[in-house]
Amino acid sequence: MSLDEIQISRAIVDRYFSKLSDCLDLDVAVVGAGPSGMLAAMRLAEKGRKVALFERKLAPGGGMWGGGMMFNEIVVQEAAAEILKGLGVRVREAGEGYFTADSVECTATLASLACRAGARFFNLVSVEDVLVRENRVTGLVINWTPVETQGLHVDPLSVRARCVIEATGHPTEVLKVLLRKNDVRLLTETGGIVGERSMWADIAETTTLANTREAFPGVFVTGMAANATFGSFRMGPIFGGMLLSGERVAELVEARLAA
Ligand code: 48F
Repeated sequence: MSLDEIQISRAIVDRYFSKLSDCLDLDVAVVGAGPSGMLAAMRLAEKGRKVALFERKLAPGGGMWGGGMMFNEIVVQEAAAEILKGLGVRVREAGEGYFTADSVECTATLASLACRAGARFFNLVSVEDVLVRENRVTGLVINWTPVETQGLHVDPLSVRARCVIEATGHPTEVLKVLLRKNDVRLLTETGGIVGERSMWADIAETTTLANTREAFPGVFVTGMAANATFGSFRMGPIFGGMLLSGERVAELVEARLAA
């Protein structure tokens, strides 16, 4: 068989646009393909929900690839070590309840399993705004990342979603744009994003789970965005809270969709 460049191009164009068209109306839109977003997407896809992840960067994975200060190992506690083992990631004991895993193996495994569970990834796509109807977020406004980074004057497209998961990590971009463009209050004590505090791994890891919840009707926060939204500490390169938060947000969203 001789290869035809046009047939190669047509296969890509046809497949991509049928995937995008199918994802214009979603059960769950996840913003940010870091560890918490990918785990949440995987669990919801496993439940049969129609899930898409929108990730600004070329590579999904967020802050997990680089471990701590580019040393590509991550640390997790026992409960999260069990999650990783359940995903087939090799985990090694590092003494007294600490475990390590290769950050590239973790990140690549999460991305692979989320895809294989049926979650659709749209990398190089940035969420620049939200759809708000009657004090509820009902979808996202998306554009190509190069349009954003080049400052091109190109209008975006929109995606409808029954639930949005805010998994953008430290910057909490979905909630920031929601607050900037609408006269609304979040379900936080200040009504705004309370803001991330300095590093305190012990407290941060516990509060990540408690802060994983609905922050505005239709928007559930997970991962570091949960702590930034509700005003807790950062935790650095210990990733147990991110994984547990991804599991928790998937449970909360599944319960909402099933209600
Ligand atoms: O930051 P990130 O990895 O989020 P996370 O799941 O995990 C945090 C940890 O990596 C680490 C930590 C815990 O140990 O403190 O930082 O909370 O991934 C967030 C992803 O969201 C993407 C961004 O490129 C990254 O991959 N992102 C951020 N804003 C947008 C976005 C946006 N507006 N549109 C699309 N993607």
